[in-house]
Amino acid sequence: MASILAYDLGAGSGRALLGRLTDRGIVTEELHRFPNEPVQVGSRLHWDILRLLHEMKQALLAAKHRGIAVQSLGIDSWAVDFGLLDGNGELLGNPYHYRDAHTDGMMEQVFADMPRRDIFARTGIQFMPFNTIYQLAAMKRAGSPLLREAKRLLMIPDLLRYFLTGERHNEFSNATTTQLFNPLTCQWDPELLERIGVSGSLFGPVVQPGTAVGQLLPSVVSELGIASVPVIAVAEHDTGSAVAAVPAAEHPFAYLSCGTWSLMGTEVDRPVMNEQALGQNFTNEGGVCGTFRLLKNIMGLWILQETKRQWEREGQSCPYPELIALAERAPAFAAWIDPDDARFMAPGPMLGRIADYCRETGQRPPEGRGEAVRCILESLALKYRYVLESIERLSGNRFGGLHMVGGGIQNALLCQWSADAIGKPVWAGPAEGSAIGNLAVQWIARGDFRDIREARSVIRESFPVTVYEPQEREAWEDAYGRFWRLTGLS
Ligand code: ADP
Ligand code: LRH
Repeated sequence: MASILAYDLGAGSGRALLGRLTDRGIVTEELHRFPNEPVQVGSRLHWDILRLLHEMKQALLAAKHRGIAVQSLGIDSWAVDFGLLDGNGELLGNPYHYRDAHTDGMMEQVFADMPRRDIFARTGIQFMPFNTIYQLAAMKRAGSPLLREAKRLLMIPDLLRYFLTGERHNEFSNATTTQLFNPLTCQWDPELLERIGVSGSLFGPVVQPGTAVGQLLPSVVSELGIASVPVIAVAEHDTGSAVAAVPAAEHPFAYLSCGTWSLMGTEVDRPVMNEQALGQNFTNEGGVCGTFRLLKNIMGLWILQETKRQWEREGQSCPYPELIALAERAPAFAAWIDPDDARFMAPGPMLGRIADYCRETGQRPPEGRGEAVRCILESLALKYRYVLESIERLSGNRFGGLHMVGGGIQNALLCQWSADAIGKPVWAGPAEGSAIGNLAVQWIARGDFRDIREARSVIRESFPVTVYEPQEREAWEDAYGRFWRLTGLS
């Protein structure tokens, strides 16, 4: 039975999942899991890219030690970040983390050269301060010698794939997240590149998810003592892979990819680049098989991750199940934040920021761990309702429920509160959405699945889905009205 390998690198952790197609459907096995810890150097925040490569090699070694011959592999990761190669093909510096402060104020500077409206008309991409376009503009403004020397830009999965295969390709789903790629012409946008003063020669031809893009390099093969493995470009943006794995039988459907970020949206056949989408800052990210994700980023469980880290730094142990149990016992609807307030974006102690937000909005700040976690989770659930309603208006669809995938679905309380807040069922699963979507695209490329419909139907039969029915409707309806006024949402 052929085993294939998916590398899924999230902003918090990475994993390598082995997948097999059997008569019982898809069977997966986690070969290796590792933390993805950014490193602060002076005032700069970097990814430890070579450590990630090292961990990826450990997965290939684990397969070898188990006597498993891997038939193909694919890589997906978080979006927008990149590495620069010099003329000899060597990596120039460590890639910056998208939460590095160098992009502060850069959106406004770029808008002076090209208005928001024009950028959106060329890309269909939402305005996030960390998009690749603003990172490059920040490097340009700083006179970065790296940018001056650079001959090629590769997004994180493109770069890791290059380290393994020596081949340089930019993959479509991730290319769209740069806000430099025009989905209508299917080309890098020369005008945008010119306006930010970056050479178009940094960018290569774009390959679609499902393209065979080489083999492991002889040097990798001999270092690890394994046979060569074909490499497939999957939907290399992790959200693209996650949405590929949504086990929806219906179409259209609404999804929430729930991890470090909460990415909520619906799948569309062509980008929605109208006034409403621009006004509400929606995005159209490239997906599998010619689809796009009409979607909005919500700050997500990042706020909880950072809060947990803060307590751990102070010497308190706080596993997720314990935090969730404390939140469940804390008083309901006591204090809320708008998770998307810009103050929650940068790494750092969140509790002070939550307290500031509460004071500024006339609320008593949460006290103790249970109240703080309750505040974060309720606020996320209420924000999901707001975004889901916006997506319904924008797409003209009414959704019967919400599909949730990603590590966040291990938080049953969040799933239940999400159902309560939206007043519709939540269908939760699979938790390893991105890795499974990554495998699915490899199976399509290998001819094992006809298309994404067949892939989703096999995923549906292979992984359990937990259903959360909405409860306490009146209380949540009332809470939503108050949340809406408090956060000033329009
Ligand atoms: P990403 O790939 O974006 O880094 P994941 O999909 O791995 O994120 O999801 C990570 C999130 O899952 C964490 O922020 C945490 O809130 C949640 N999570 C992880 N483990 C558990 C658990 N045991 N119980 C509840 N929630 C969990
Ligand atoms: C989720 C994600 C998201 C991007 C962000 C940078 O991991 O890829 O889709 O907006 O990271």
